[in-house]
Amino acid sequence: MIPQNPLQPSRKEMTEAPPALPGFRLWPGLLDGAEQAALLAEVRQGLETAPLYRPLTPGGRPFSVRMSNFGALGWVSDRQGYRYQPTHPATGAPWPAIPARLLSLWDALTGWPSPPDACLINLYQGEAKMGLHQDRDERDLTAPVLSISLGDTAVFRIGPAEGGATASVRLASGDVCALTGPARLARHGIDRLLTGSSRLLPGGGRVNLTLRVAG
Ligand code: MD3
Ligand code: FE
Repeated sequence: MIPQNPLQPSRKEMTEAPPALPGFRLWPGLLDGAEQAALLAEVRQGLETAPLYRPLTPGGRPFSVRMSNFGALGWVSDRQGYRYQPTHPATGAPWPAIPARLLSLWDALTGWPSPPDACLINLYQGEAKMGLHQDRDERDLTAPVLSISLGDTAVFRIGPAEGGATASVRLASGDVCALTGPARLARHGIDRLLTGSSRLLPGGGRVNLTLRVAG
């Protein structure tokens, strides 16, 4: 019998306590190890063209998360604010195309009639986290968001758009979640990583990919 590590809840705990939030859908372990590795390889390849960088908040503070994007549009933040733009803020080059396996996943899971035109790549290492926020920089806020987690498990927090109680959900490597309908404007963030919970990324850490219809 292997003792349960309190920092790493069982898959049972992860799936039996979904937040009471209509429109939030979680597919735990949807991507197997081989699919995770293949996707991570495509992310690494994209990062050769569009290197990770550390955005600034509109207030001028650096994010603890490093970012890049795939797609016709990429989400960026700087002193001018949050927005989508067609080019990398440091290199000025267009973002690499969204990998086909991500477009297939979008079709299979969301059924949304148009493809995503933006895929934000977030890299969390060490103490990186993301404060509670809403995603509302996209033109059509009725289109879903699809999120894929790779690497160390994250403690994800989500609550209703109007504020109030939040629920804590573990997002592990290979988990996929969709935010549709009333959950699309949910308040959400990443409290912390469970360091050492995955060996997918050699030095540890977590990559999150979020597919969106931005433009
Ligand atoms: C709920 N990313 O990039 S993914 C973000 O793990 C972001 O990097 C987190 O929040 C991350 O904006 C959370 C899960 C997620 C993504 C988008 C959402 C949850 C969401 C959009 C609306 C509501
Ligand atoms: Fe978000």
